[in-house]
Amino acid sequence: MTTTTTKTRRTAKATAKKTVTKKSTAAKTTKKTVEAIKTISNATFVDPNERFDISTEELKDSIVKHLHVTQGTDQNKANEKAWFNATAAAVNEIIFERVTKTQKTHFNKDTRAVHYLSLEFLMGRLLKNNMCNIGLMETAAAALTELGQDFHAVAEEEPDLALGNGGLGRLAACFIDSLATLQYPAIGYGIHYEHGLFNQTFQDGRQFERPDSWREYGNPWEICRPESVQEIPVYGYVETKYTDEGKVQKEWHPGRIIKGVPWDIPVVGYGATTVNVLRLWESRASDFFNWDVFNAGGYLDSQVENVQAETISKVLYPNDETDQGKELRLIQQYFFCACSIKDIVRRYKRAHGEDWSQFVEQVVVQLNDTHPVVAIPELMRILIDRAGMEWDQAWDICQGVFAYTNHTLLPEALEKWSVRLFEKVLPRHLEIIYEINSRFLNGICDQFFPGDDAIKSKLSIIQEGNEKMVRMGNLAVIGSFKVNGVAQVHSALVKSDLFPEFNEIWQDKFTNVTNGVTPRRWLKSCNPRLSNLISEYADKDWPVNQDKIRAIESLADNAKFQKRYMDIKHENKVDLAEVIKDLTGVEVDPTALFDIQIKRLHEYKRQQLNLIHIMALYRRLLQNPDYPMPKRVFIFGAKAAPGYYLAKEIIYAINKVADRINNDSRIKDKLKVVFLPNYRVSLAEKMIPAADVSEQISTAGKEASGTGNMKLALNGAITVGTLDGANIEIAEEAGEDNVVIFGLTVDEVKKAKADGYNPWDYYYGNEELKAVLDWFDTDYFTPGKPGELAAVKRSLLDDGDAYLCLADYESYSEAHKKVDVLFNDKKTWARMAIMNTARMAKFNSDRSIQDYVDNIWKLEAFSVVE
Ligand code: 26Q
Repeated sequence: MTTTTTKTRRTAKATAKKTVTKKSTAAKTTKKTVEAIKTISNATFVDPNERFDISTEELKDSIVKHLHVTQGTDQNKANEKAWFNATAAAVNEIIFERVTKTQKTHFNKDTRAVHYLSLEFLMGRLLKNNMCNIGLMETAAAALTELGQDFHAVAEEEPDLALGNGGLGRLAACFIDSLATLQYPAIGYGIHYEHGLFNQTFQDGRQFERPDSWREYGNPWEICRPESVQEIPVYGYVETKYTDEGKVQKEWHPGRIIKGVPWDIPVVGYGATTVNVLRLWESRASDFFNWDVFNAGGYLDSQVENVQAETISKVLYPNDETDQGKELRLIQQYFFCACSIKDIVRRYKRAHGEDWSQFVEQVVVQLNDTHPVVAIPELMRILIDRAGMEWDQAWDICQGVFAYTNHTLLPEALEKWSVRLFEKVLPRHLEIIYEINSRFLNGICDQFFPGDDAIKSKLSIIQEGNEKMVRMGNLAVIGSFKVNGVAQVHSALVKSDLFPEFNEIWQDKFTNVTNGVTPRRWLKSCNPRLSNLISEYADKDWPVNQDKIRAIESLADNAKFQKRYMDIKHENKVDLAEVIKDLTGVEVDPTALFDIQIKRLHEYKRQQLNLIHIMALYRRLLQNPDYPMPKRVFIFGAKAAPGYYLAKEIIYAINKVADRINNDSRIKDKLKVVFLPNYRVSLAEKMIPAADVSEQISTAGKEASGTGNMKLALNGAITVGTLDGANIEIAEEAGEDNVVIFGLTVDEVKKAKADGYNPWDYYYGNEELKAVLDWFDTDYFTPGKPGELAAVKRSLLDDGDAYLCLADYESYSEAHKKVDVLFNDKKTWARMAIMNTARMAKFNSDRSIQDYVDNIWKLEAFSVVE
């Protein structure tokens, strides 16, 4: 096995070299690399269940030992938290040893590695996932049972690592899981937030936010690495100096130094040969204090804002447009990028000293959206001001190292920072950005669009105007060698609508990598019943070779298999019904159709469209108690950004409508609506296995990809969706008979807008829609308080219905009528659900990672030797 590795390593290394020097040969060399990687991956697949020979007795002993040693308690006194911590500690005994081995292997082989920079990693809980990946799930369950504990109750003690907002953060978590599973050298870099995404509660139907304290009682998975602390400068001023040879030299005199303390969380690949790390930076006040600067006034300047060093990593920002200008967010971004770049450079220098010639071969940095894009001018600064490199050489290195993933087309979500703020916080970086910009505008931009000032001002990194702004998207495109969107349609729109001129300049720069999700967490570990069924019919390596699940496709019409599959769905629904009762007090019937919409609350995701349709169903039932429809339960999970007024009004409206419907005996429980509070990864793991219908109803062209759609389909939910983001590819894979598509297409949306879309036409044109919207003005759902829900109606009519809910309403309603018919036909429904589970292999994040490796990262997999 080792020999194979060494041999293929050389091939891939040669490939990497070629790629760096001459990118046009990429297509040719990719094939070779893929072959090399395949050889390695196949050769080293390890079944976790056969890997660690640990008996139940041994694990019991280890857990009990840790109750004593790490928890200072014993079997009789320990509470569930102590049991959780002791169990995690026992697991860590296996994992941490693998971390060291992995790092040693990668260091000794001097490998090329990907550095995934992301402000967010939405990891969720780790105990079950780690056990699943090291194949100890059954052993652990048995051990805890024999110790008189309930494994699931112990696992429930673990708080979520909620260090992210939603899709983008969870994608980063799935990606590092896949990187470790595929045995690629990789490190995730992020922020060690003290408070993750806020906890959500409802009071009288309204959202309230409470701080999340995931580390309040310690976190067993992380290790502090004081030996790798970094010092990060901010604020201050730049001095221009001249060398004896007359060369300009810039010296940044920072106003403040912040200490970055790294915490490592192991990332356990399936089979646990490779255990990579997620390195999260915590900010602390530095011991160092520059009194010269203080006396020169720079520090006093910075003190006006009085930003305490410790506050930098205090809290994760919710994706809130109104928050965009916040100084602290910019410092957060810079702080973690600077720490990470320093760490990367430090590691490189340990192997190569001052010889920078191998840097591009060894290092690739993936920028997860524009949030870490300040890493580009930071690396320029290090190379020019610190390593004394010439501009052109430094710029070549940067352009060989960075790649950027775009996750949104919404103009308001594209990051911009005011030049004034940038200058105050990062004066040297602003100079560098100006230099990058002027070289770009006067260079390649001028070659392509000579004299076209309109295009130049559009492509400029600096947006002119009253308040000059730094456009991070443009900087990302100019500074990266690859730019990718996250689903086919989205990547096409990135080229045609978002960056068309850049795409003319650099045709090979833009590419697509469709998102994916890890089947380890999102099937094997969260849906053990279905996983066991699959394992009976598919090869046991399906968690890494997901196309093996296709084996169940031939059973899609088999009555016995259908029954087993649907019985499992039913049991999962019984479990979820219990959770719903616990969280909301509402009793729901597990035989009803469970229709689930889980995602952040946003107008473009159109929870309000779901709501008006629910109100229409309610109205139909009131008008005709025998209205033909299966019993339905509509289930929501969503957090609204704290400053997003309308999103919060939509939550309130859903909760109020739910109250009224759930307590109306006239409709005989045919309809229930529940909004589960505090939607997060661990709740998603309970909801997804129990879904019959998956709501993916964004306005076409707005949802970059979606990843919840993939998880739900994998677990056998039927997608009711628009032709948006990854829904299009899901429909292609599942087959059009196995999804229910509705609504305007991207082109139709564009046309409707161009033709002066008027929501009132739909209001007056559809009696039911009008009646439902008028309901918002009454006190039907808010007794004694008429008009309390009027904001929702206003957004859909007076404010122009920016996301075309009314245009899509009728089509959506028809889609649901189709669902009713299909659901009543139990055989057809079971077949559709099975087909979805069978055909989702494309959406395995291992495939996404392999695409990144082949087209962007050019990495080589490594066996971590025993
Ligand atoms: C911006 C400025 C200030 C504070 C926060 C932010 C911020 C934070 C998070 C902006 C955006 C985000 C997150 C975006 C996100 O999750 N996008 C989703 O990414 C998924 C993974 O690619 C896609 O599947 C979704 O379609 C996309 O919406």
